Amino acid sequence: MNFYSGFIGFLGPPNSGKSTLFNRILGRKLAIVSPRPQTTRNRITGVYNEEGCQMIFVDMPGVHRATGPLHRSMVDSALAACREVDLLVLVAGVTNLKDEGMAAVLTALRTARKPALLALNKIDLVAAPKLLPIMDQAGGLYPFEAIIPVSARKGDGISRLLEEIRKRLEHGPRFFPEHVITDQPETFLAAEIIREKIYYATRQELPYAAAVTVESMERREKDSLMIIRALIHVEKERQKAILIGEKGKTIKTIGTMARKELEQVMGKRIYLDLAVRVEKDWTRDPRSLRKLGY
Ligand SMILES: Nc1nc2c(ncn2[C@@H]2O[C@H](COP(=O)(O)OP(=O)(O)OP(=O)(O)O)[C@@H](O)[C@H]2O)c(=O)[nH]1
Ligand SMILES: [Mg+2]
Repeated sequence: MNFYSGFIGFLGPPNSGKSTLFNRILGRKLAIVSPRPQTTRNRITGVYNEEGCQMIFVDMPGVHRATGPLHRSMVDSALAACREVDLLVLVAGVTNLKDEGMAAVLTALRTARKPALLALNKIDLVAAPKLLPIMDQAGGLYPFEAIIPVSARKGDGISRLLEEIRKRLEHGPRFFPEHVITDQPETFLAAEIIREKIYYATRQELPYAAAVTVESMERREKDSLMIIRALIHVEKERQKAILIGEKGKTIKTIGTMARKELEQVMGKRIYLDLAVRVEKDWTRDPRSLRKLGY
């Protein structure tokens, strides 16, 4: 058997660039990204094929000290992923190594007892001479097998990171057929893209109070238009009003941004029907959480 494969998990604090790195490696957007922490809420699988090997990347929610059931579910899903993968890549931003939040991440890493690499991300934010002392400091945090400076945004260091991962793959099967890039259904990606736009179109706590479900996705025969009906769930009436906005302006912005991206990703013309619904205090109710996919 001359095939190599493995599961590689991206662990890190919120906002360190895990999803950006994940998308960069896979060469397409499978995970949503935003400038605000706690964007990713589920683990997301992305399959990367090369001659003779298959790397299955797992993007995870950021590990942090969770407050409340939604955040606990996010952190639990990251910790569960840590147990299932073969190799962990700690993704940390160059400017975040001393953050308080790193403690929870390092605890998760120690608990997992897996071989680990450090992808020191966002190196575009520091001048080159400053990088070496930061790498030294990072080396003291944990016995990483290798420390690889990268910029997920610019694409620097990615081939070196892949090289370090490739070296550590073991003999194994091709877990996914070559044409499969993810095991997430298309409806999940669509819901996530809509959710991402909420991070950009609204302020403060609103993105954290919103969940998106795709209710239906159908191709209309006569003009092959893809009709997607989705619901945005918020916790309170007040949030519903903010999300809709004056004369529906905010929801319209979200809908337009999401539709454009969905058309690009799916390569089809799309009609996106968005509605907002109040699912009272869903971030705190275990039943609602389950219903909304968390
Ligand atoms: N300057 C710079 N910014 C980056 C880089 N990689 C990611 N970012 C930015 O960092 C922010 C967070 O990126 P994400 O990929 O969403 O981070 P994440 O770790 O997945 O965050 P969570 O899902 O919340 O845990 C976004 O604004 C990205 O554009 C990088 O290499 N350089
Ligand atoms: Mg993310």
